[in-house]
Amino acid sequence: MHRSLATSLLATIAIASTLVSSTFAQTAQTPSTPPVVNATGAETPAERDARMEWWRDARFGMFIHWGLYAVPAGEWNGKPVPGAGEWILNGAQIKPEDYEPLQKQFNPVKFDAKRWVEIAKNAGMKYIVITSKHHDGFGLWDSKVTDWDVMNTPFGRDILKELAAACKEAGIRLCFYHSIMDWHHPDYLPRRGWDTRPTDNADFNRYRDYMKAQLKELLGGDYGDIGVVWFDGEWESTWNHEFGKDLDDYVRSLDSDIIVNNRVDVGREGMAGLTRQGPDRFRGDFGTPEQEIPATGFQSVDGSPVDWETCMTMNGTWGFHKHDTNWKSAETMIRMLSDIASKGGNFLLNVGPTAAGEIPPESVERLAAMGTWLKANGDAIYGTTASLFPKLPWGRSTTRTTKDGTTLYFHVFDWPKDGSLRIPGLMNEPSNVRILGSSNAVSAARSGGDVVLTVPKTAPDSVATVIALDVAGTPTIVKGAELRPDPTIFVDAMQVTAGPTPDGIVVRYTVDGSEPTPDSKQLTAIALRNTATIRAQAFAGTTPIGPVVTNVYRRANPWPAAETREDRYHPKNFEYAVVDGVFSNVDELGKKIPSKLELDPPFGLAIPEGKKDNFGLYFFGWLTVRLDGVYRFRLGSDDGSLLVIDGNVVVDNDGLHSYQVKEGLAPLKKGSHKVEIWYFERDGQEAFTVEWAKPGEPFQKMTGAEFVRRPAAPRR
Ligand code: FHN
Repeated sequence: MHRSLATSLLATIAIASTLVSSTFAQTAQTPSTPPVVNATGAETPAERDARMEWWRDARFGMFIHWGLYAVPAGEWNGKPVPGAGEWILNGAQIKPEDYEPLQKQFNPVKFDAKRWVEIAKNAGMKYIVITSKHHDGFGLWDSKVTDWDVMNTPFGRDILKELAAACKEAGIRLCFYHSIMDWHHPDYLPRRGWDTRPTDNADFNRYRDYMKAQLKELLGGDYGDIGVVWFDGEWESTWNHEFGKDLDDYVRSLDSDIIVNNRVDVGREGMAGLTRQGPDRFRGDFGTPEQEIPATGFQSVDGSPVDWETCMTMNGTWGFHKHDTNWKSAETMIRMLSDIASKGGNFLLNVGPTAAGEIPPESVERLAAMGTWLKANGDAIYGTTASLFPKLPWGRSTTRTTKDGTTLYFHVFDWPKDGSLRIPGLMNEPSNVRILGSSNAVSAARSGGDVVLTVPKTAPDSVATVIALDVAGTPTIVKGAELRPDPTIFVDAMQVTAGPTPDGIVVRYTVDGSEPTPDSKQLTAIALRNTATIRAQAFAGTTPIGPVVTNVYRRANPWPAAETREDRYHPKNFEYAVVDGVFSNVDELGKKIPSKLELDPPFGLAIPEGKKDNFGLYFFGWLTVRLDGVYRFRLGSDDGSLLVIDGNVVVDNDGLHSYQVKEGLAPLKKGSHKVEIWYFERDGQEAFTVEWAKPGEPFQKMTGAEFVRRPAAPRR
């Protein structure tokens, strides 16, 4: 029944999910986190700002993944290993003794540190983060504590020393990526599943000492003034908060000005990368979103900025993979840089050099184009802070505080066809306005609560034209009307209110779809019992301020509950299946769900201990709710997941992707509802969380204890 149900349901999923999930689903946003207190005691905000200053100003860096894995370049035994550049040992399940011969093949005769640094500098990058040691444990420098390093290759040169010299000469900060996880060192645990080396003599604390000895070689001065230690590989069960604090303390004892990312510790929230709150603050100076850009910037609890850096590949793999030709365009990456800077983040863009020691031409070409854009528009990126505006429909904004006041930069992606660009809610009078890198004229005029710029008919830069606008002092930006809550559904009644507005500003609204006018009703609170379209506009007297906001609040009929008596008689459990296989989506998993399910997963609504790659889970149970209402559900997963209630797709987080969170809404009648959840993991990191929120309540983790096996027979 379950398999046919799953398959038949999944067969229609493309339609249902579009209708339901697009209506009810929304992406969750990682909460912000306070900055770290560093190891030398409570660092004052001023001391932290001083230590972080060069990094914040830099905004743009080069990530380099390079090592023995460039030799196989994504192939093993003549066969491509999908997605596995630097993960080839894992992807092809290579035993360490079969991987070690690569050391005698590593001879990057074309390696030229000055050329690499020149490419980074010409791209407008201000720092370089290179893999001193990736997960394979191989060192790119002359390490005195191991022979598993570059000095024991035919190349026999200290690559990091040569890069350090080139960076110093060019004024580029050198930084090291250093993996905590080490697939080669005999004291590191856990072993890879196919690694048959004995573990009884493995001593993890001895491994920690080894790691510290190598970090002392790297940070002790022989390689210059290192800017950042970019830890990685912190997610395995053998690493923990105590080790993270100890390692963070140690690194800062070597260099009190060093910047350390949040992967030194265990507070990172998956690939979204920000540091979660904890009873004991997790270490790390900045969050590390990977292969994704947060939807917004972040404020910490005390209002200070939260530092973060998105790291991203130009194609699909970090280490060189000869079959990966899925290159992003320079236009895409320029706009990513603009987007990230507008949210107060840094962009760490990766190159994967070849076994010969060259950065791929596709990377060089794109970086040159980014450098050309930055030569004209760098003022809008370097040393700026996040946008002061709500989401701008035509592009992004960054901010610079100057001695005379503030410069606002408007990065225009979608150039106005009518030559008129609206800056919403800017109440200051511009003192100067200009287009960066262009002599084209631009002028500013007031239009109610907005400033309207008259610009040339065609964009001087089709990728992103930047307009700089100076105002005296601190800008006053009225964010216009805000309706609370966001558009949503309700089953019986709900209330809509206006967000806070400055003195002298009122919000007026209509419910008939017309534009609000100064004569429209003032919005205090609206009680809704039916679907309504609310249009709201802020006014200063009769002057409209900011854009009109239009929200639809939809009355939904609650999905009927199963015919059942009260759940207090139900056995508290549910059914599941664990299947092995290589899946790309839930539909493929659905086809492998056995018709006979297991009862009561001992591991609850979670990944069973020890399951790593190429498996799928299926859970089926009845959720009893005590009230009619709109229930919110969240799925966080790497890779895909899906949550279905009474045959309706509520959360669609399907597909191959890094950790991401998706939300959805379900209007439910009091009683028991059929819940099905699918999850699959391909390779790399695995993560799976299910949360729900009852009407008007915050989200809480679902453990499975909320389910019952099936509705009891109806009352006789
Ligand atoms: O496993 C690594 C991966 O190889 C790469 O180094 C990325 C870059 O941040 N980090 C890990 C995956 O999250």
